Amino acid sequence: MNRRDRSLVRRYEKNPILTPDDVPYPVETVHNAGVVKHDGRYVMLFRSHLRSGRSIIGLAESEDGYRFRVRAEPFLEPASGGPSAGDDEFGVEDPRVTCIEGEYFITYSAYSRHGVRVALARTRDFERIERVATITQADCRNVVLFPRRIGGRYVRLDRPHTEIAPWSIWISYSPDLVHWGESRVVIKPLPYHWDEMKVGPGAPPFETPAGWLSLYHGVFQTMDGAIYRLGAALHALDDPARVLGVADEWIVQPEDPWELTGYVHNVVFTCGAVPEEDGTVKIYWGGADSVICMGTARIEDLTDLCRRRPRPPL
Ligand code: BMA
Repeated sequence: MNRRDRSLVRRYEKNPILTPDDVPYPVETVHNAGVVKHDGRYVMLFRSHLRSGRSIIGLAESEDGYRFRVRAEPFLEPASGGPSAGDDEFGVEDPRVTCIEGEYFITYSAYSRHGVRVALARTRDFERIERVATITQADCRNVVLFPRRIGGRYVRLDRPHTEIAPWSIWISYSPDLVHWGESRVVIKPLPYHWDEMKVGPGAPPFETPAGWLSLYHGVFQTMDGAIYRLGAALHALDDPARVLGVADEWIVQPEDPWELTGYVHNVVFTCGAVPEEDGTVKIYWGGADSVICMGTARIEDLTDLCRRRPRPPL
């Protein structure tokens, strides 16, 4: 059996599903996409680099989750006024979308002269978007929201970074999606392991019978630079701070030519996954920070991997 047949994630044979050539305005890259189902259609928010080196966010739509058409205008660009003006002057990146109580909440990285923070925006229809607030301090990226309140509070996974506590996944709670606290670390990079340099939340967690399934990214440093791969972790439904298992092995790694070379080589990076009623999940990832790819997996295979082959806890 070759490596691909052993993989739990089946790559779509027509990858990449989106390239810069599919975008009707000038961009250098498309990647790192949050995806949700809205009114029976798939809506994708994706990051693009401009030639300035800064990033904006575009929107694409699909009937089937495989073939996407990009809207004529960008969806989100640095703010010219309002609550987060200035916080994203150097660009907006890596959008994640979560439907909570019928409304879509978008978290994205906002870059400014003061570092990287995460901002929150909301929409009901993907036509009008309202910026809510910048909801982390610097240096924090990769905020994913859980799709419902747990114990009456909103919950997120986030990824603060400091020299003494590098690049780990934390959990935080909020009464209103704006003010967050009671933060604690839940998953750390594991030495001598595929994610030994960094871990960070990827797609917003989704509910399964076994727990919240979180698809995250992990980074390994080599003599040739970093390799970004995807991993899976399971959190308890009633208390997501309790990690039930983190799969010991990665589930997707850079393998196809458009993942191995591009704007940044050796990268697969996810911001979105759509669980389906048939027990499968569509996973979307950026390839080499240049194109967008997708694959499907059986949800139970992924939760089993977390439970049966877990790596040691914290
Ligand atoms: C991370 C982020 C991601 C990017 C990845 C690989 O730090 O900037 O947006 O995909 O690096 O370059």
